[in-house]
Amino acid sequence: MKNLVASLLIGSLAQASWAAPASPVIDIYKSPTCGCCNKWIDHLKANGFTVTSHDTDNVAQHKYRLGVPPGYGSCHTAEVGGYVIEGHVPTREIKRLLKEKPRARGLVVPGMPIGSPGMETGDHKDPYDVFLVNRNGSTRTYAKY
Ligand SMILES: [Cu+2]
Repeated sequence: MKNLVASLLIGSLAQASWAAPASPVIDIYKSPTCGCCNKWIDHLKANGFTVTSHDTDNVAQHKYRLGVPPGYGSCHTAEVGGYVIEGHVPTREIKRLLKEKPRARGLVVPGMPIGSPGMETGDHKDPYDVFLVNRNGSTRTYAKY
C-alpha cells in the first residue's frame, strides 16, 4: 500500500498535475476473451479515464486480493486510486467515489445486469444496485439504476 501511494505521488509529480486529476488511471483485470469487459473499457475511456488493461486467466485472484466479497463478483475487476471496482460500474459512481473518498474497499455491481455500461442490448434495462464495500467487507447501496 505504501508503494502504491509512493508511485501515485511520483506519477503526479511527473505529470505536474496536483490539481484535480482530469484523467484518472484505472487498471483492469479481465479474461482475454471477455467482450463486455472491452465495452466497459470503452465506457471508461469515453468518460475521461486512462485505462491499463491486463489480460489474465485468473481474475479471481485479483477479486480475492482486492477484497471483493463472495457472491458480489462479476466478469472483470479493476483498481483505481486504491479502490477496487468490480463489474459494470458506471463512471459517474467511480468519479463520485474518487471525489468523496470514503473509507471503503470500493464499488461493486454483482453479475452483469442488462443495460449497465458495457451490457447494453437495445432499450432493455434491468434495475441494479451499485454497492459500496466497507472496510470490513459488508456492503451498502451506493446508487440505484
Ligand atoms: Cu461483463
